[in-house]
Amino acid sequence: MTIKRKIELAVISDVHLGTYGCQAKALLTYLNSIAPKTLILNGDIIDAWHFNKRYFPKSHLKVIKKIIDMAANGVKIIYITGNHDEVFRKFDGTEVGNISIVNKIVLELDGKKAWFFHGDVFDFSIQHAKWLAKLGGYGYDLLTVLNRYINWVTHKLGRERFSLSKKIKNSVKSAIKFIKDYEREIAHLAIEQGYDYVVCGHIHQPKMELIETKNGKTMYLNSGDWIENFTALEYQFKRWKIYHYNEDKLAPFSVNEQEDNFDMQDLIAAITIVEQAAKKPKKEKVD
Ligand SMILES: [Mn+2]
Repeated sequence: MTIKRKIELAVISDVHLGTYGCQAKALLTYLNSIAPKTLILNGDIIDAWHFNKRYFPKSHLKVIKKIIDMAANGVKIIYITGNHDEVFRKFDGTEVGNISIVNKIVLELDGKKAWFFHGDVFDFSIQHAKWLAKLGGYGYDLLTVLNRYINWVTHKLGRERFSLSKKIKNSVKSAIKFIKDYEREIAHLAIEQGYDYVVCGHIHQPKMELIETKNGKTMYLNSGDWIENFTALEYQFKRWKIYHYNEDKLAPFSVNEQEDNFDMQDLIAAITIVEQAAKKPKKEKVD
């Protein structure tokens, strides 16, 4: 038995299960090494855009089973939807046992307000975020509607949906500008709305930075991804940090903790347990 690291809150995003780029084994090793009270999955965990029945390896299934097992063992799981898993957006507000699905969430952390969302709604609308911020609490919801509308229009026109990787490939210069604008506008919106922390993902750029304007300050946090950066955000003892898998030596926590005779039956069994747990009375909702 190895000792797991106790953390109050862990945040991961942009895992992209079901794609060739996803480093599921590294993620499994990480998840096996921690014992969080709450685990936030901040979007693009399962990649429904690229979902293909012929490619969903065992290690990817094991990540899903691991998360369900964590929920069954008392970890609160908050699944925030992203653009690649937007098929789940219609389940906003659903709670199954310890797992809840939301499009965004506000949590109180030691008296400070933390705002969590995936971040894709800023793709088309970065330049509009500033004046939308002035509309207070409605800003984010308006961006969501606007973004959905633009997606729908471009889809009808037969054009591809916005692709970040494509944008980055176009030119390094425009990619850097895009990332900077994204970080700045999200921070400004969070400051306008009085959040101490704003936690997102989506652009695959792990970051933790205190951003200050004349209106106030906020801590901008991005959990990165499990394709290239292998990063997570951890909150413990009133502090945030970025966890870098590549800088950690986790040899004792090998993936073999869950044995190789794993199959679909195990996953179904795990889901059934969660469903039974869901029949217990509901706890009060955050946000
Ligand atoms: Mn995304």
